[in-house]
Amino acid sequence: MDVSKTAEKIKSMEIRGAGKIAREAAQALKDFAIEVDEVDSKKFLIALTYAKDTLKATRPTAVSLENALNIIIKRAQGKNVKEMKKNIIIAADKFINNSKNAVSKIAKLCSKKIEKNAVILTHCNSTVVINSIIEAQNQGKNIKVYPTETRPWGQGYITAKALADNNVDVTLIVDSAARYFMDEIDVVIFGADTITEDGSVINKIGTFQIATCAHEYKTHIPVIICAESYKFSTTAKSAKEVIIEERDPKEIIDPDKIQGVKIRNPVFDITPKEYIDFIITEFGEISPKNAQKIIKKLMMF
Ligand code: RI2
Repeated sequence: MDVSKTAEKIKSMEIRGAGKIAREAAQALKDFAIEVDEVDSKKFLIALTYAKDTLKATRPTAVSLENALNIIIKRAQGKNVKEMKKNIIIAADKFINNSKNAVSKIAKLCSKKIEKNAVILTHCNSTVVINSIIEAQNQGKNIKVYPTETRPWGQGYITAKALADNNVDVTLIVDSAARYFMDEIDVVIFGADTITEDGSVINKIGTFQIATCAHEYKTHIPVIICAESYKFSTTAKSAKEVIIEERDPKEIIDPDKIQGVKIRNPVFDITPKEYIDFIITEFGEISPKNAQKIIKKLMMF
């Protein structure tokens, strides 16, 4: 069924990016609910839960995936399967629309924070960050961006190309050159995979290193996080409670080429709140120490 196809695509990173993963999983759960041939409400719910668990098990770190599935499953109610299906369809469509609207809203808010002639450093490939920069560029702000390559997957190439295609002045750099170029940078902007109650931001490996360089720079370079509300965890009080995904070492190098060497490939890291100036959500800008405010709103969904 489509659930296993979508699950495989998320696992293999054919579908990637915390927001996109959430939207695609919501669509897959909706399609599953429509197609499943079951009239018994209890058995229908068991099948739906199995589909949810299959999707959730694909990537353990980005809470956006879990939040999307939970928001939909919560609505799987009704006096019969037909009614349950109807409510699931409404909930999934609503989540997908809200998610897209949140990205547009954050892009507008973030673009206002970007000054004319700003030089921005970003890491990995975040839809909401790219949209924010394009929005600022379309306001005639003459933006310059340094995207990092983002080893081992090279998501920075996608970011670089998307920005260049939208008339942004782009210079691609390797991850380890972030400090070297810091003298030129006005602001660092990242996306997020998960934000915990204590304001820690879990994002692509290397984020903390860059945030540290910016934070400790002599003039202090601001670090902004762009994150939709469903990137906030309703359960994890601190980042210690979040599983950091470690992927196949082969993504880094063929182990046969360096036999006898251990290789580790964690794909996310944790940036503590002290290294983040503010987080922009669709509900506005917050200090990371106030993450709880967004979590409260998310729990009402
Ligand atoms: P948007 C990505 O993870 C990156 O860590 C990126 O910063 C984050 O998702 C958010 O992306 P991966 O799927 O939701 O490449 O802003 O591992 O698009």
